[in-house]
Amino acid sequence: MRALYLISFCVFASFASATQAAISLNTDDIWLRESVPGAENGAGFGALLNPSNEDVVIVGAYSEVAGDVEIHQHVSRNGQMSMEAIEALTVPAGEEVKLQPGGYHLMLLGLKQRLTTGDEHEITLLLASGEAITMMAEVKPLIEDAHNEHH
Ligand SMILES: [Cu+2]
Repeated sequence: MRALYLISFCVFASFASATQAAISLNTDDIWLRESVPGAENGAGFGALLNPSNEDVVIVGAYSEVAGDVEIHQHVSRNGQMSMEAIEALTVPAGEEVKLQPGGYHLMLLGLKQRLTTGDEHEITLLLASGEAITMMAEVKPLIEDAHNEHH
């Protein structure tokens, strides 16, 4: 299943308030990696697109399926890859930032249930502007990412 989630909360708000610029962030095919039984943590990937002419800064995230959600990046230290939480992730105006294995990703800490292929969970991104953007993320096995779907 493929889905394109277009979220633009501020489209109509601009009629009500001329002072606040409309900032929107589109999320494309956000998905969660299937977790193995007993896994404490999970990960989320996908693309974040900023169609506006202002940078969008993501300062946090949460989901009902996890105790906490952090934004992580992978860093290389002495040739070893490890990941660490970052305070904020900026999606530059008119650009796209990819969340992918080995790069930026959403880290779901303290899973309340196993992430099972086919399930969908709500993920909310919190922006520095105060906006909250909620999307549905489907659980997929990691291997499917490379091959998409058979046809
Ligand atoms: Cu991580």
